[in-house]
Parts: sequence; C-alpha cells; structure tokens
Amino acid sequence: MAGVTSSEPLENFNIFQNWINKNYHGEMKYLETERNFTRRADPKQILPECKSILVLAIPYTPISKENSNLQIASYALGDDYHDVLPQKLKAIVEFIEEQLDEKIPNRYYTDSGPILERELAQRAGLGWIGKNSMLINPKAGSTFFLAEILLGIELEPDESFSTDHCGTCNRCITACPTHCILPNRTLDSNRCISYLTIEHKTEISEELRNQIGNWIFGCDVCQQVCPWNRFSQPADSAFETKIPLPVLSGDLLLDPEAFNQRFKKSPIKRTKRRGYARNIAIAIGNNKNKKDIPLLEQALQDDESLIQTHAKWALEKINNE
Ligand code: B12
Repeated sequence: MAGVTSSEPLENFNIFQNWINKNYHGEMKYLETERNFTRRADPKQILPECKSILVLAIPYTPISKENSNLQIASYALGDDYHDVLPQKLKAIVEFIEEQLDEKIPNRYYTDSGPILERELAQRAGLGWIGKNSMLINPKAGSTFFLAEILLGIELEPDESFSTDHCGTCNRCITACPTHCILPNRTLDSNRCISYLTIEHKTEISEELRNQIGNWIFGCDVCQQVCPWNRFSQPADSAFETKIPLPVLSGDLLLDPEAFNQRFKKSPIKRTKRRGYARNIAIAIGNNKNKKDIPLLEQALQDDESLIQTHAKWALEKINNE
C-alpha cells in the first residue's frame, strides 16, 4: 500500500509533545532532543524543498496465535526492516528520477527518522489510528511497517483517512497484559512489553516481570486480539519467518558469538545477548516448567549480573510453584 500527503506541518504534534512530557521517561532518548522535536513537527525542517511525502506500508508476517512458548513478535520473525527497507526506498527515488530524467531533493526513512509516521500515514489515506495507537487499514489490519520518502516534487495528495473503525471495541485495551494502553490512543510506553523487552536495557520490576508472560522480544497482544487483523496481508518475502521456531529455553545460555551469528540479520540483535537472555529468564519463570531449572542454575553463573538477577527470580518462582 502507498499514499501521498503534502509537506504541511503535523496537525497532532501536540499529542506527541504531551506524550513526551507526561508519560514517557524511558530510554528512547533520541525522541526527546530539541532538534528531533522541531523536525517531527514540520517535514520542511528536515528537507526545506519538500513538497510531497510518499508513505508506504509494507506487510510483515501476519499475527498468529502463540508461535512458541517463548514468544517473538511477528515483525521480528524475518529480516530486520531497518536494513531491508532503505535500499527499497532508494530504488523508488532512483526510479522517479529516471522517469523525470532529473535529480530531485529527497530523504527517506523507516522507524528511526524524525518523523511521526502514523499521522503521516493517516494523512496519506492508509488507515486510521486505532485504540492500540496502531495505524490500522480496513483491508490489511495493522501488520505492516511504515516508511516515507520526502520529495522535492509536487505529487497529487491522497484523501486523508477520516473515518474511525474501532467503534465500541476495546479488545486491545482489555487484553494488554500490563494495561499500558491509555484512553487517548497513546501508550504508557514504559509499561509496554515491547518497550520492556527491546528498548529497556536494565532490570525489569518484579510487578512487570509477572505480567510479561512468555514474550521474549516485542509483543503482539494488542494486535492478536484486534479483529481487523483477520485481513492481514501476506508478508513481503524479506519479512517471512527466518528464525528457527519454537525458540528453545536453551537460548538462555547462548554465548555472545552464537547470539550475534544467529541474529545478525534479525531485529532481535537490538536487544543484545544480555537483554535476550534476561527476557528468556523471565519467560521461563512465568512458564514455570521445572525442566528449565538446570538451565536457570547455569545462568546464575553468567558474567552478566542482569542475567543472574532475573534467573534467580525465575528459579524462586518455579520452586515456589
Ligand atoms: C517510539 C516507538 C515505539 C514505542 C512507543 C509506541 C507508542 N505507541 O508510542 C514502543 C517501544 C512501545 C513501540 C512498540 C511497538 N511498535 Co513502535 N514505534 C515507535 C516510533 C519510533 C515512534 C512512535 C511515537 O512517536 N510515539 C509517540 C506517540 C505520541 O506518537 P504516535 O503514537 O505515533 O501518535 C501520533 C499519531 O498516532 C497521532 N495520534 C495519536 N493519537 C491520536 C488520536 C487521535 C484522535 C488522532 C486524530 C491522532 C492521534 O498523533 C500523534 C502525533 O502524530 C514509531 C516510528 C515513528 N517514527 O513514528 C514506531 C512504530 C509506531 N512502531 C511500530 C511497531 C510495529 C511497533 C510494535 C507493534 C512492535 C512489536 N510488535 O513489539 C509495538 C506496538 C506497540 C503499540 N501498540 O504502539 C510501527 C507501527 C506500524 C503501524 N501499523 O502502526 C512503527 C510505525 C515503526 C515502522 N516504521 O513500522 N514503538
């Protein structure tokens, strides 16, 4: 799916500002810089010549029910979109330049750019902002990545998506294990399992450990329960499942080399071995499978105190069971 929107400033920038000021005190520091603020508010702060923005939605593996008793979010089952998509965006720019037989000012981003991707996608007609804050499309659900190309040429903008199809459904809000979905379609992201298992680098509170369940990288609960995801589209080949499933508890003892080798092309590399092993220790504790006790006892000897702490907690949880 793709849509075009203008380079006008972002109407709902205040929602982002309030979110940063009120409920976000996390480790995504890149979101808070002054430079990031001004550029997120107005695309021309990024590319002064910007006249139009092409917004793309690229499907990843549709959300399935539990894919393993150590769960990984569907967006992370294939190759890392941060590595795959920029080349595709560059190719689109080159194709447009070929058609016009001239170089055009441009910038392209996916995820990490100073861009409010979901609002631009809504403005480009790709979908509405759901109660789980996901961008949802009535024919494709929400299981797609967003990417943008800022262009120094005028393209006919698409109608913005003006309807809302969540209605009275609150399945996502009810199902979220940490109750992090707020009534204004934003998240208390410090409690979001996706934030805790990917972005949060240190100890996780005992309260949240119990609520994380068996998610070891990202979380799909608010998308698993969303009725619109029965329309999920097949994944772009790069994002089809590439990692071996089910994930085995033995991954708790993966050494750094094996971890880097296994996940060098995967989004999972972002949490590094210590984060991945921490998350597995928590999930093993919550799965309460006595067969995992020897693994946890070995993890008590790990060099990383972060892993020792969470393995000790898991052992106590299983033994108390
Ligand atoms: C920071 C971040 C996170 C944080 C915080 C998420 C959040 N909801 O705020 C954490 C780490 C928790 C996270 C988790 C996930 N993320 Co993330 N994340 C981002 C990132 C980098 C910035 C989002 C942001 O600025 N949040 C702050 C809030 C205030 O902004 P916002 O939610 O976009 O809200 C804007 C609009 O939605 C609008 N708006 C909000 N509410 C309302 C209400 C109304 C009435 C209106 C009119 C407008 C409106 O105004 C706001 C300002 O423009 C974006 C990429 C990007 N550059 O945008 C990816 C992005 C949103 N993430 C993405 C994904 C896939 C995920 C996960 C599903 C991954 C996973 N399975 O674990 C989860 C889903 C969690 C969820 N329900 O949102 C995709 C979403 C694609 C889609 N279909 O929506 C994005 C777009 C990355 C990409 N390029 O594909 N993420």
